[in-house]
Amino acid sequence: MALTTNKAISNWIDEMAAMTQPDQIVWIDGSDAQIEALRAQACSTGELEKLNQELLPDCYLHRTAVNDVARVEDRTFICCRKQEDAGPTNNWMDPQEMYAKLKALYTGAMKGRTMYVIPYSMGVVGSPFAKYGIELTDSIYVVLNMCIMTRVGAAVAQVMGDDFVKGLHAKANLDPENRYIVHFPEDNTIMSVNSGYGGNVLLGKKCFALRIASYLGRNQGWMAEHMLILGIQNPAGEVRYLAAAFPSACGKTNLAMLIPPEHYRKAGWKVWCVGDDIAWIRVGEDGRLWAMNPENGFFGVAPGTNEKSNPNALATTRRGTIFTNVVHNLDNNTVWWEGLDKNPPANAVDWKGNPWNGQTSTEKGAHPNSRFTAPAKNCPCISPEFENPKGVPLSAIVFGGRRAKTAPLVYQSLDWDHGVFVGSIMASETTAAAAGAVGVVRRDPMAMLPFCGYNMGDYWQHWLDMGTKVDADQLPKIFNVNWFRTDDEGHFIWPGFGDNLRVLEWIMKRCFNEVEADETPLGYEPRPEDLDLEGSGVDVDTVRDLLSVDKDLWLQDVDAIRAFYAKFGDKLPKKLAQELDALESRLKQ
Ligand code: OXD
Ligand code: MN
Repeated sequence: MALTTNKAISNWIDEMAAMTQPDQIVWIDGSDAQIEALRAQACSTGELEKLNQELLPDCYLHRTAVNDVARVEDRTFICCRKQEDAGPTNNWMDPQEMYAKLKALYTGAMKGRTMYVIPYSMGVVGSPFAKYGIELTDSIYVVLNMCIMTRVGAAVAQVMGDDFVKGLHAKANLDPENRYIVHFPEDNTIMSVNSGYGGNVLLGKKCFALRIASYLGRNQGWMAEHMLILGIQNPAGEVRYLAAAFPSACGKTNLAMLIPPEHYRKAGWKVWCVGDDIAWIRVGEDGRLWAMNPENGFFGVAPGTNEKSNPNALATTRRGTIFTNVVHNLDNNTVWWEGLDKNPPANAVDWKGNPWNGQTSTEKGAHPNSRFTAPAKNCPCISPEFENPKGVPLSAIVFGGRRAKTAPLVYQSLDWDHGVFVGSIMASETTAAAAGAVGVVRRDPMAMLPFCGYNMGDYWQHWLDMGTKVDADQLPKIFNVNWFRTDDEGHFIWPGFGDNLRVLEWIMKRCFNEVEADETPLGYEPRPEDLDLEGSGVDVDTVRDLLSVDKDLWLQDVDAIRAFYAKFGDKLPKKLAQELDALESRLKQ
């Protein structure tokens, strides 16, 4: 039964159903009974496999098609009327042309299938900061994932009114040549076809909460960012919050769920996770910037997650979780992935669905981008503020990337505008884990390169404008970190993981004027002796090394940044060009 009689909603659903021609339409109310019935149905067709309910209650396994395992940036489009509004870093097509192309692919695509109607909320339902969407999909896997990642149900359908983001997903025949992930920001519309992989089909996440929301945020005076949010509780019991943006494969989920080093724990330090991937940031009633996590779960990368790297994430996946493209351990009907432990199962099925012996096989059992979809409420360190509709006040914004030589362990920007510059020059070196050359620098401003729903030049200007909405002394301070400096043999110098708290502690002290700093051409850096190194295995000289600035390397980077900036032509804010010149002259001094 329809969960709302709103005409704008029912007219749109009728139109999409006339095009896709499903056998039936089912509204998702998110109730336990409905979810249980859908799980059973998916198990009966093999779409899901029910895992060991004693060890992993309410957990299921899914495998995608082997050619459908990741986000497809080359098939992701921003379709606005003017190409320059999408900018040089997005694929663009004229909206009318794209609608016509998609219509051909969607026509009859749901014949013989059910169309599920998922009313969902990004953010706490009813909060003034929540935004609503409806996803139409022919995939039970999508329904069940959306029920974890977002807030779904009848209450959402009641509050959304006419203001909702329209999302249409059809698996069609999973043809990679006709796979499209398309955003029409001017129409509040997302259309995804021929994929069944999370990032392409869970339309609330990257498509809505980043690409469409970044566009809405620019028009409405707020920001949608690819950022984790965490709270650091000090021994006095005070909690200070930061948001941090890192490109993929830089450990966002691990940082968001960090466990403090032992002597910090004993002293009473705690880290609270508010979010691991997306932050919506607004000016709060008190004039400060506040961040909230619009999601309700974690869609994390499984390989490498273990008792050491991220025990909180592992604990989060022990109930109510959907695993995608991991190893199925047939001995006890559980799951396994590379890096979970040193004991791969011998009697198992790999991510492709083939028999797999982890003791002898030279092939990986889990796909490197295999995932868990887990409810946020399972996380042992989930912040008590997670459900606060206003979010949390930000003291710091942190950018970071993977740089073997250039970027120091940490530096603070000189002010907000310089901080925007620091975010705009973010870059990360590719690793051996990904296809292509190793060590190639990819620019990824604010970690938003694949997720910005409009011209990145306008996006930078929006960042600069946000800085004028808040009093200078109330603005979060902006920092850059790099956990990935290597020595001459290519080994990481900084221990990373929980030890990153040592750097975050310094960052928070800077935000509250509790520590001095050294001035360098890049900005403010810690005096090495100001970092708490007790029990880290790192000495002050090593930290001095980690903080060093190689001016020649940086001057080469300045040239690379200038070439990158040139792509944006007139859209590049003058302020950023000036910041680049200023950096160059400080480096040459
Ligand atoms: C993600 C990503 O899945 O950034 O979060 O690709
Ligand atoms: Mn992400």
